[in-house]
Formats: sequence, structure tokens, C-alpha cells
Amino acid sequence: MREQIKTACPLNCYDVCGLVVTIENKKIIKIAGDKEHPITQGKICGKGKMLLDRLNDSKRLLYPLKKIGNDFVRVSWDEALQEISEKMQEVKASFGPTAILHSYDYSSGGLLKGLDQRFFNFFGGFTEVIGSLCWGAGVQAQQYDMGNALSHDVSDIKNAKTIVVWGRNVTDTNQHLLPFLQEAKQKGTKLIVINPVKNGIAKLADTHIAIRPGMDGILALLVSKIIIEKSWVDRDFISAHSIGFEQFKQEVEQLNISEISKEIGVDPSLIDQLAIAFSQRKPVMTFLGLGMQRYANGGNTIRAIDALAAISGNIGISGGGVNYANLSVGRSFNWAELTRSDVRKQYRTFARSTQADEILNAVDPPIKMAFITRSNAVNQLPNYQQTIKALEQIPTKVVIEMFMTETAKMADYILPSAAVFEEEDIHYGSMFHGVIRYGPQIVEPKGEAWSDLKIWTELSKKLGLTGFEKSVDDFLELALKDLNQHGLDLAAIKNVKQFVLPIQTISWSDKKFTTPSGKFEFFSEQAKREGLSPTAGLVYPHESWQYQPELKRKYPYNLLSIHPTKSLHSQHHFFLRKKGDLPSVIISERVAMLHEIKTGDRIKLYNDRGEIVGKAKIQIGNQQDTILLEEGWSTDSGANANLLTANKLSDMGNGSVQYDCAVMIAKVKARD
Ligand SMILES: Nc1nc2c(c(=O)[nH]1)N[C@H]1C(S)=C(S)[C@@H](COP(=O)(O)OP(=O)(O)OC[C@H]3O[C@@H](n4cnc5c(=O)[nH]c(N)nc54)[C@H](O)[C@@H]3O)O[C@H]1N2
Ligand SMILES: Nc1nc2c(c(=O)[nH]1)N[C@H]1C(S)=C(S)[C@@H](COP(=O)(O)OP(=O)(O)OC[C@H]3O[C@@H](n4cnc5c(=O)[nH]c(N)nc54)[C@H](O)[C@@H]3O)O[C@H]1N2
Ligand SMILES: [Mo]
Repeated sequence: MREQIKTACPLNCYDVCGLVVTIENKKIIKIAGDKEHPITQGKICGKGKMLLDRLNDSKRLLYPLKKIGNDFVRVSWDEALQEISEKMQEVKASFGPTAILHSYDYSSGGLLKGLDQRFFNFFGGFTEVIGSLCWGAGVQAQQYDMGNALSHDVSDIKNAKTIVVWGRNVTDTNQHLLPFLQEAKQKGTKLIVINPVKNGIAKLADTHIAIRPGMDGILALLVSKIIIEKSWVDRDFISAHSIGFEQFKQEVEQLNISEISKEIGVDPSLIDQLAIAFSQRKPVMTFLGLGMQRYANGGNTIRAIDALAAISGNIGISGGGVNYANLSVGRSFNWAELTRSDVRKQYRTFARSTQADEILNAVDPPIKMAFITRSNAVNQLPNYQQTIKALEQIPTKVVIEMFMTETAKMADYILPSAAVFEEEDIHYGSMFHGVIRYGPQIVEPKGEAWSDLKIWTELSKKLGLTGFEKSVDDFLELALKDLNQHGLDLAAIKNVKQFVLPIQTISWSDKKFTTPSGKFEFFSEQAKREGLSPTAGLVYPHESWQYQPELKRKYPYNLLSIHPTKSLHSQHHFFLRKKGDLPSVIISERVAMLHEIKTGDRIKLYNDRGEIVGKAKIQIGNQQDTILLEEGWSTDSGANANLLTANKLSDMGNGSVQYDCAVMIAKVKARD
């Protein structure tokens, strides 16, 4: 008998698509898009379809494993959890709970995944990784400016007269935004794309601005200067709803447009065009990508763009907004009661991007044990070499995984986690829309795989901890508690399958910003107190000609290790690539000419941190010094982008600087 079951894609992505899963004889035979999802409307990408391959693959980890010598041997759950719990007690008794590191990311978007924190809090504390490889700098920037990072509902796109897609790789990473943009364009809305790369969305644009990487904030300042000089500013917004405009004005007044426009690689005529668009062709709806804030100046970039939208009166109006993230989605849930940070006794934080350095430098206490969950840290963290060094130093490592990833290979214990359709959860994403979906358990877990929640529950029992006596339904009900007043509880979502969260459709429409002043803050006292410039200003990327001419003479190009089209980070590369496959390294015609490289040539990229090998592909229309490589390729393939990236922190929000990366290129000779 065939049956169709509604659920959602759990991948860490903008779209969090609605799925319909077909089962026959208790086996899943098909995954398709659900037409009844208001945003994703029945279409899904290859990554979503491949959830079935990931579920059924013969390489799935099916039993707990323990490393003995250089080999992994199968052990029972009881043995694994007994030994892990003894080790935890030992470490806690000798060094305190913060000698245990929990390093995690967000590979899977289920609500229940967040209960890992509850486990460590009831254990008495831990060292947690904070900040983000993903969006940290931009989130903090918008918090300084507006008090939160919020997006308009996509339906509001139809009210925009101009749309600016600033750095977001819509056709690859946020495919369900595309039809809304196409529809707007057909109705005559102008589409401007600002991106060093002539990517899929840039090809659709009325204007594509191929800016030099890491210079977007500076562009926004130059555009602001023109708008201020021409008195095109929105005086009402500035006087009634903002503070610090005069200080911002002083920052931009001193800028020399003709000189700086050369540095950022944008023709002054395009700067004028943007000034006209932002002030005369309103409302302007801006979509920011996350890639462009993975720089040392990333937060400043987003603050400058926010300021441009604010002076031109494009914030808090229908058809406007600086859409970066949608944090009110995740914040709708009752995390305080789910995670219970109030019960822990000790707590320490490391920044995600620099965790390797912090592990190596930790003394009080040192890190004696680590849990790595929902993350392929070895592949995804910046500066691979440093990650390996740090992990090698930790005596006991537990990895919860579905596959034998590079990270799992470094573990002392591997605990096999269930796949999405093998466990019940509620799926949501805080990057784009506010539709949440119930995901029932559809099939039994393969082998002896357990859900992450079951692992924490059973480990709690071994340790004699409280906190996990509840059922899955209890936890889901707890998570939804604050939403009950809006008619959303577990029974309702189980019945209806999806729910649109009661979040604002036009962010800041009441102009009540959640900053300390209650206004849009061009000048942020909070930023100043935290040691930062209180306003956005002229700041270049770290590995730039302006700051490091010596370095740039050796490594003149900028590597953008962007998100892969067909994989979610490392997760699908794992299936798609055969031994010997190499990724495309996309270069401009100028770089090709200078280094005598043709499409298809084997090339290497290198800097002081490392070297990768790939196949050259020449692409016309990109900023000439920009080189593109998909992240997520395995280190074995020779093309892990993080062999080249730096593990430093962005200016704010403990973000990463993975795109602030100077490299050199060379053709690989036959015997190189
Ligand atoms: N297929 C696929 N989809 C995904 C993911 C995936 O791995 N694969 N990952 C998901 C996740 S976790 C995230 S965070 C999002 C990320 O989604 P995006 O922000 O869209 O993509 P990124 O790959 O982070 O950023 C790369 C984009 O930023 C541009 N860029 C880089 N530097 C600059 C700059 O200095 N200025 C400007 N203007 N543009 C710049 C690049 O050319 C590229 O178009 O995608 C999500 N969706
Ligand atoms: N060079 C470079 N590096 C980057 C980026 C970049 O643009 N350039 N982007 C960064 C960004 S935006 C992000 S978000 C991070 C992502 O970093 P990660 O989240 O570490 O990346 P993934 O490759 O998705 O690895 C997730 C792992 O979790 C496992 N997993 C899946 N589901 C579950 C589950 O339910 N439970 C458990 N325990 N495990 C599960 C998967 O099998 C997979 O191995 O990477 C960052 N790294
Ligand atoms: Mo991300």
C-alpha cells in the first residue's frame, strides 16, 4: 500500500522546503516537493531529493564505534555510553565541566536538535562554541542598527520598485526566492545585482555591479555621500526615527569618490545610478547574502548598507527593507525552558571560527574531552591545519554522525545518528520565511542509529542526571508554549502539518526599533562600548592591498569559497564525487591570460596557509581578481577550501573571515 506523508527538508538552508514523502511497504520510495507549501510550492532541489540517498546509503554508520589503535571496532550502545559517561565524570572531577567542549553547527534544522544544550547544562556546564561561520558579523551589525535582523515577507516583493540583490547567490542557495524576483521583474521592477561574480541572478539583472570583494560597505558609503550631498535624504525618517545621522554624515563627507571608486572597482556612474535608485526609485527592497560579511570588515559592511537604506527612507516601509536574516522565526520558540541555561554551574565560550586556537591555548582548564555534533568541523572550519592540530591535542573525542566524515575519522567514539525521516521533529529556518512544519517519524532508524535526542537521554541516564524524563511530545509542546496564544500547539501542527508563524510581514513598520534608543542607530553607543567604531566607516578587508601590500604582491587574488550548488556544504559532495574528481576553479579572462591558463587546465591555488588543486574554468563578467571555488570538497580530494582560509574573527559578532582570503594561482605542470 502506498501512502503520502507531509514533512519538511531539515537542511541548514534558506528555503526549508515542504516535502511529500511516498512510502510503500514501510519503505520510502520517493521524495517530492509539496505544492501546499506557500513559499516552496512543490519545487525542491537535488539536495532535498538526495535525502533519500543519504537515508539508504550503504556507507551509513549503523553501530556505535570505538577507536582501538588506528581502527574502529563495533561496540554496543551500553558499552559506548558507559565508557563515555565514565570519561565525562573523570574529566569533571579533575578539571571541572568546562574541560569538556561541545562543538556543533546547524546541519539539521529540527527543533529537538537544540536539546544538546540542555544535556550539557544539566551536566553542570561545558565550554560552548558561540558566534558563527555563517552569518555572525551581519547579525550583530543589524542588532546595533535596528535591534534585530528581520526580513519582510516575500509577498511584499510585489510592492518594491527596485530590488537590489546584494551578494546573495539566489539561483544556487535560495532558489525559492527566484520566482518572486522573476515575477517582479516581469512587472517592470528594476533588478540590480551587486556581486563580484556574474552568477545566475546577475545574468537576470538590469544592472550588474561586479565589485571587488569585501568592498560593499565602502560602496554603500559612497552612495550615501551622493544622496546626502544632493539632499535626497528622507528627512522625516532621519529626524523622527534615527539617532547619530550627523556622525554618519561626517564619516561619509570626507570620502573621495573618484579615488575610492577605483579601489573598490566600481565606476562612478554606477555609484550615481545606485544613489538615484535608492532615493528616487523607491521603495527599494534589498536582499543581502551572507558571503559578503565573511570578511574582517564584514559587520561594518552590513552596517553601511543598513545606513544607506535608512538615509534613503527604505526601512520600515512596504516594498523596502534590508533583508538579511529572519531571526524572529527561531526566537518564536521557548528556548529558555528547552535548554535551561539556568541550571548550569560553570560555563565558558570559544568563538566557532577561532575554536582551534582557543583549544590549543586553553589552560584553565584545558580541553580534555570534546563532543562534535551536527558538524563536519574538520572540513568546514577555517584553517584546516590548525583544526587538525587542535583536535589531535584533545584526549577523548565523541562524534555523533551519520557518515564516516573527516571529522568522524578523528573520533575516539562515533555514535550513529538517525536521519531526518527516522525521527520526529518540527522544522524551521531563521534565514528566510516563517513557515514551520511538523516532521513525523516515517521509518524505523537503520541499524542501531539513534536520534540525537535519544543519545542525550540515554547518556543522561548513565550519568544519573535529571532533565530528560520527558517524551518527544513533551519537548515539542514545551517548545511551542509561547505560540499557544496564536492557536499553535502540537496537536494543531500535527493535524495541519504546517503553520505560518505570527511574525511581522513588513519589518519595523511601526518604526519601533529594539535598539537601546528605540530608534535606528547610525551611531551605536553599544558598539562603542564593545570597542568598535560607533558608526559605519571606511574599512577595507584584512587581506587587501590597502592594509597588506606585501602579502598582496605574493597573493594578489581573492578566493571566494562559496557554497556548492549541488551540495549542502560537505554533505552531498560525499555522494556526488568520485576519487580523482576535481572542482572547478573559476577565474577571469585576465587571470587566465596572465598565467597562461586555459579552461580544463589543472591548477593550484596557494598562500602561506596551504594549497589546493582544481580544474580551471574561465568565466567572463566577474571582477578580474576574484577566484571562485566551492567549499565542502574533502581534504582527500585535494580541494578543501579551508586549507587556504584564515581562522580569524570578523569585526563583530564572532563571525568568520573565510572570504577574506588572498591567494596566488599557478598552472600545475604534468609532473608537479
Ligand atoms: N546549494 C546550497 N544552498 C545553500 C547552502 C549550500 O551549502 N548549498 N548553504 C546554506 C547556508 S548554511 C547559507 S549560510 C546560505 C548562504 O547563501 P549565500 O549568501 O547566497 O551564499 P554564500 O555561498 O554564503 O555567499 C556567496 C555569494 O556571495 C558573493 N560574495 C562573496 N563575497 C562578496 C563580496 O564581497 N561582495 C558581494 N557583493 N558579494 C560577495 C559570492 O559571489 C556568492 O554569490 O546558503 C544556504 N543554501
Ligand atoms: N571555506 C568555507 N567554509 C565554510 C563556509 C564557506 O562559505 N566557505 N560556510 C560556512 C557556513 S555558512 C556554515 S553554516 C558551516 C556549515 O558547517 P557544517 O554544519 O559543519 O557543515 P556540513 O558539511 O553541513 O556538516 C554537517 C554534518 O552534520 C551531519 N548531520 C546531518 N544531520 C545530522 C543529525 O541529525 N545529527 C547529527 N549529529 N549530525 C548530522 C552531516 O552528516 C554532516 O557531516 O560551514 C562554514 N564553512
Ligand atoms: Mo550557513
